[in-house]
Amino acid sequence: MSDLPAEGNLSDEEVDDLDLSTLTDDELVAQMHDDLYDGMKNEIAEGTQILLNRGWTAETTLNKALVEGMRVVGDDFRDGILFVPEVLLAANAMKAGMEILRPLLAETGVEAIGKVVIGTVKGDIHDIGKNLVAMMLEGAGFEVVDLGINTDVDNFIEALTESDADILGMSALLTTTMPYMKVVIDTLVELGRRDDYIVLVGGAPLNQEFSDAVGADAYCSDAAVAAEVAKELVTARRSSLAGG
Ligand code: B1M
Repeated sequence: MSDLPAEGNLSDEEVDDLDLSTLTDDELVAQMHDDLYDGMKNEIAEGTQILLNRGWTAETTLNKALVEGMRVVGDDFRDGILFVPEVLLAANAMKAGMEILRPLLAETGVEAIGKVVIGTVKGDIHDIGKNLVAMMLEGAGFEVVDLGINTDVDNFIEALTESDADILGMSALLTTTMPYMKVVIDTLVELGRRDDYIVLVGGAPLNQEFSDAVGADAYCSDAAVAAEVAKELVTARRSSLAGG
C-alpha cells in the first residue's frame, strides 16, 4: 500500500507521534486507508480535515480516502481476513470522516449513487448486522435511510414513499420474523409498486431459496455482498431505464 514504514514496524509511541499534516497527499491517503483498516476514528477525522484544508473536494476525499479504504475492509471481511469487531471499528472510523463530509456533500449537491431504505423487520430487535450493512452501503456511496429495528410494513412503505428510494433492504435474524419480509413485498405488489424498488434481503437464517420464495431481487449473505449487489443492481437498472 503506502511507501511509509508499516505501522507494525513502528512503536506505539511512533504511531501516536505520526504527524499526519507532514505527509504528502498520496502518503496521507495511504495512511488513511491503513487507519481505516485499523479502526482509528480520530486519525480518520483528522486526515479528512487535512485533505479538505488542502483544497480537496468533499467528493474526492470521500472516494479516494474513505470509500477506497472501506473497499479494502469489505474485501477482507468477505474473504474471512477481518471479522465483525474489526469491521465495526472500521465502519465507525469511516463514520467520523463521513460526519465531516456529509454537510459539504449536501451543499455541493454531489449525488449519492442511490438511496436505500433499510430496517430490521417487525418483531426482531437484532441490529448489529443491519447496521453493518447500512454503513457499508454508505461507504459504497449510497444515501441510507435506516429505520432501525422492529419495522412494520407501514413504516417501510412510508419511508420508501418519502425518500424516493431505489432500494429496500430488510434484515431478519429470527426464523419467526423472516416471513414478515413477504408481508412487506406482497404489500408492495398489492400497491402496484413492487417494480419501483430493488428489494434486497439478508440475515443469518436466510438463504437464496428463501429470497426467491418471498420475491426479493437478491439475497445478500453479508454486508460486503450487500454493497456490491446494491451497486450492480442500481447500475443495471439505471442503464435499462436509460435504454428505454
Ligand atoms: Co439473538 N438470536 N435473540 N440476540 N442473537 C440469534 C439470532 C440466535 C440464532 C441465537 C441462537 O439461538 N443460536 C437465535 C435465533 C434462533 C432462530 O430464530 N432460529 C436468537 C434468539 C432466539 C433470540 C431471542 C429470541 C432470545 C430470547 O429472548 N429468548 C431474542 C429475540 C429478541 C427479538 O428480536 N425479538 C434475542 C435477542 C438478542 C440480543 C438482544 C441479546 C442480541 C441482539 C443485539 C443487537 O442486535 N443489538 C442477540 C444476538 C447478538 C444474537 C446473536 C448471538 C448474534 C447476532 C449478530 O449480531 N451477529 C445470534 C446468533 C448468531 O447469529 N450466531 C442470535 C453478527 C452480525 C454481524 O451478523 O446479523 O447475521 P448478522 O448480519 C450479517 C448477515 O446476516 C448480513 O450481513 C450482516 C453483516 O455481514 N445481513 C444482511 C444481515 N442483515 C442484512 C440485511 C441486508 C443484507 C445483508 O439487507 C440488504
